[in-house]
Formats: sequence, C-alpha cells, structure tokens
Amino acid sequence: MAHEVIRHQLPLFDEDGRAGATDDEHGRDLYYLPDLPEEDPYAAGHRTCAGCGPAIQYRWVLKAAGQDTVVAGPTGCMYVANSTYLCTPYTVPWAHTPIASGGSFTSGMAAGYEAMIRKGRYPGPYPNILVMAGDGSASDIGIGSISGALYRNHDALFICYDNECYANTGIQVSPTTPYAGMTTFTPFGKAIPEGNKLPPKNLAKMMAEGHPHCYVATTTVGYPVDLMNKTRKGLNHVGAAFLHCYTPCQKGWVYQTSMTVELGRRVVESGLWPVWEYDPAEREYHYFHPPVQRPVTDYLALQGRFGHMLPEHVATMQTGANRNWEAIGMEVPRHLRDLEDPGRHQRLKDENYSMPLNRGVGA
Ligand SMILES: Cc1ncc(C[n+]2csc(CCOP(=O)(O)OP(=O)(O)O)c2C)c(N)n1
Ligand code: SF4
Ligand SMILES: [Mg+2]
Repeated sequence: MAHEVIRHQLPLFDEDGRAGATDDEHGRDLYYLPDLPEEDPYAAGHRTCAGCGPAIQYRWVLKAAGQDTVVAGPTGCMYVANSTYLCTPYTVPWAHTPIASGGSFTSGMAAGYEAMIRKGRYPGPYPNILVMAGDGSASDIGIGSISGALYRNHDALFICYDNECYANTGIQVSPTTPYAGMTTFTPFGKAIPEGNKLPPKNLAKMMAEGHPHCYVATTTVGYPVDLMNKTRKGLNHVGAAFLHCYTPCQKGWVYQTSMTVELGRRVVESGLWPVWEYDPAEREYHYFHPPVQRPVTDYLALQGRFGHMLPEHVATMQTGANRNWEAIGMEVPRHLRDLEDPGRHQRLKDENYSMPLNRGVGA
C-alpha cells in the first residue's frame, strides 16, 4: 500500500507588520524587524570573508526553511568556506556536490524522499529540499542539470546565489558578471578599457521562460523579508522552484564591508536588478517597483571593480538600466534619461564616494 506524502506549508512573514520600522529620507524602510525564527540552521562559525553576501543569503534562507531541511551545495566559496575538516556551520543535513551536479543531486534527493515515504520506509513529512549553487555553477557549468531538474518538476527549491563571478578560484568572469565588471579574467587596459564587454546572462528569465510550470523569482540580500518569503513560497510550491538572489562579494567587488545589504538595495534602486516573481498558475510576472530611482553611479561608485569606467561606459550602463525600468513598467525620469549622454559623466573614479581604483581583485 502506498503511503501518503505529507508536505509542509510554511507561513509567510508579514511584510507590512514590521515592528519598529523607520523610514529614511527617501521613504525606504531601513529596519526590517519581522518575528524571525530563533533557530539558525546556518550557525555562526563559518570561514567566509567579513561582509560576504552569500553567507547572509545562506543564513536567511535556512532560517526561513527551518530545521526539517536538507541542503546541497555545489563546489564554490560556500562549499569551501563552510566545510573545513571536522567543522561545519550547518545544524541540518548538508551535502557537497560536484559543481555541475547541483540539479541532478537534488533531483535524486527529492525522488528518494518521495519514494521512501510512499513505501513506508521514511515516516515523513516530506522535508524542505533545497540547493544553493553559485552563479558559475547555476548559470554556466551546472545549468544543464538544474534545467533538467526544473523540467522534470522535482519538488525542491533550486537557488542561485549570485556574486557575479567565479569567486572561490580567484574572482574570474562568469556569465552573470556585469558589463564593465572587472575580474581577473577581464582586466581593463588599452585594448579593452571597459574590462568586461558582455552584458550578463539573464538567468532567471531563462529559467522562467524555459520552465513555465515552475515558480521562479529574483531577490537580493537587501530585502530580507522578500528573500525569506520567496524561499518559503518556493518550498511551499509543489514541484520545482528557482530563486535567483543577488549576493555581493566583498573580496571580489572591493567595497566597504558594511555595505553588503545597502548594495542589495541600490542595485534595485538603480534599475540594474529587477526584482520579480513569476506565478506559474497565472503564467504572469509580478514586478517590484522600488520607491526610489537612482542614477547608476550611486551603485557603481561604491565598488572598486567599476572604478576604471570611462564616461561612455557609465552612459552605456545607464542606458541599460533605463531599458530595465521600461521593461518592468516604470517611467524613466528625465534626469535618468539625460544620463544616457556620456557628456554628463566623468571617470567613475572621480565620482563622489568612489572607492579607490582596484589594485588587483582582492588585494
Ligand atoms: C568541473 C569543474 N570545473 C572547475 C572547478 C573549479 N572550481 C571550484 S570552485 C569554482 C568557482 C565556482 O564559482 P561559483 O559557482 O560562482 O561559486 P563561488 O565560488 O562564486 O561561490 C571553480 C571554477 C570545479 N570544481 N569543477
Ligand atoms: S570571496 Fe566573496 S563569496 Fe567568497 S567568501 Fe569571500 S566575500 Fe564570500
Ligand atoms: Mg559566484
């Protein structure tokens, strides 16, 4: 006799009921204070860099998922820094997978739990099953195995923590490295003054358009409640879900350590990272419209990886951001349209608040 597979339904955090919230001068709520779970399945004691965005994402995702969770992690910083011999920050089962196999390994876990529960060999309920893969893994080396898992609709959450580079091997370019983002494989120089010439791969849209039966969303570490709620929605969705999360890399991007969460807001407010949710039932996108629209320089100038940009590169970036505003149904204000003109810019390293020119990534 087949046993019934009982699944968790995790309640969502109330985004409007944040106690003690305070608005800044732009009306942004700076202090998210929801009733967070006390449990920390990703505990203190790991070895990531100070200010590491992926570590913040890991902590909030696992807080949202809770104790009845199994996690996989393909090779990358978040495997290497979290699995020193005989030491681990996880209080839930965790497994390392080869960089290309995050999708296939997680499919196997999902199918295995489902089969064991049906046969009465595991009492259930069906645990929260998730994988957190870097952008190198999820958008490049392991994209095939994740796409296969989404297509077959295994009941699991597939997350890309996106630090826009192959960080663990020394900050090399990846398909999600932004235009003009300097990496060790895209140095700027006389021949290629912008460093990276290519725009980033639109991974989340590929996943949503290519797997229309899946729940797909984007988020950033700048919006903790959004990140945790999308984690829970992805886990509650019966079938495969994909979450693409922007996670700054302090070492690779060269910024002040305390600015990780602020960058997660500014990348959205400058139009460079649209935050949205794709609902597979309606087959529709729901876009977040930030209350503030900034010039891209408010974001770029905080990071050494962009310090070499010339006026024409900054203007190209603003043009791309303005296209994004239109794509999510927002008006482009006059002052942002004007900034498409290179004549309105100076070299980025001469901007106010600019970080010093990158002396070599991670130096
Ligand atoms: C097939 C294969 N190619 C290359 C490597 C070397 N490698 C180990 S970690 C890593 C970087 C992974 O980048 P990403 O997935 O973005 O994670 P991050 O290091 O940025 O956290 C690479 C290329 C590997 N382990 N396996
Ligand atoms: S190199 Fe970047 S992603 Fe890796 S641990 Fe350091 S801050 Fe985190
Ligand atoms: Mg990466």
